Amino acid sequence: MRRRSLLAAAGVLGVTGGAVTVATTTHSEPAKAAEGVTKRITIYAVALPGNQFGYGLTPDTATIPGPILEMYEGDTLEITLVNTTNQRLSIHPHGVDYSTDSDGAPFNASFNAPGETRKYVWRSHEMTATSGRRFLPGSAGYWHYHDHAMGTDHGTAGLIKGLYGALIVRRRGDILPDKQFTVVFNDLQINNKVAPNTPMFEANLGQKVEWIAIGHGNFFHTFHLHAHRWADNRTGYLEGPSDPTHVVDNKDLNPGNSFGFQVVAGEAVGPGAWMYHCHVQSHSDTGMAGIFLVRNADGTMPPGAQEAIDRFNGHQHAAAAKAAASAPASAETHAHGGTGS
Ligand SMILES: [Cu+2]
Repeated sequence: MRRRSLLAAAGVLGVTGGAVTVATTTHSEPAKAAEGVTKRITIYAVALPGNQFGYGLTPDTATIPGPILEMYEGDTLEITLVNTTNQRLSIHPHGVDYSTDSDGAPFNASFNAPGETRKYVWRSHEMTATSGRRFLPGSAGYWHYHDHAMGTDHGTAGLIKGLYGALIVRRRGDILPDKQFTVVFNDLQINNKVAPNTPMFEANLGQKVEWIAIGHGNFFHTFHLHAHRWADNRTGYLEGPSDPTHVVDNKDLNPGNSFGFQVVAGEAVGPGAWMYHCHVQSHSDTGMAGIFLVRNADGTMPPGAQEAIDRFNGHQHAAAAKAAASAPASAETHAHGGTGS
């Protein structure tokens, strides 16, 4: 089995230019780069209520975070960015290959003026074997994209107002998930929301769930997921019984960072309302928390889950509680609105 996966790994190694052939004793032919495809998509940057902005695949479906963009190593993504707003903005990727005119940075004159449409090209490449049994990394990873031009030359206003999203570059043969969740720790918010208005992510017991975690803003965070753990590598899966990768359930998530992993929903723990949150205590207390609802395999609610969700929706976070204590008359306005009350 492990021999097989070695072969499979050798099969995806790309060879470019003057690179040497892949040196494996089990494979006599040089590995060939898989055929990459060019995907063309249009993304709309849109003003949203509350002085927020979002990216969407149509003008009416912009969200915070924006859509999850995916490609396989070797693919090219041609993005036509339509700026429907009256602000300067752009789209800037992490992890992939691009020329200066697709940089999304104003100092390279790579941005959309208000109302302008502009094309950005993101390329990717496979791992390459080089001499001395060394390998140059491919593009595969859990990356992200964001504005780099609104407000300042760093896109500081665009980032704080919601112009960000996940970018996944897969290696051929990667396990595909049943569900995908993007979690962005942005200043003291999650996906520009605070508890209990943070997203409730749902899956059924046994589904393969892919998390993409991204950090933005001005604070350092730690991402924690209750009752689930993952290998701290590219995929979250161990590659064999002797794989020494550290297994974690908590990981630093700082500005500009991203990571991703898959878990099997409820594996070894069963269904229930599990929490995800920043593990910096003052951050979780002020609303950097949400729910990962693992339903029964048939989609029904497990015992106790609705009560847990109600408690989460009704509970006051520390800052709100403090404000309520000092101004009892307005306590109700400080409590997070519960759904059941
Ligand atoms: Cu935090």
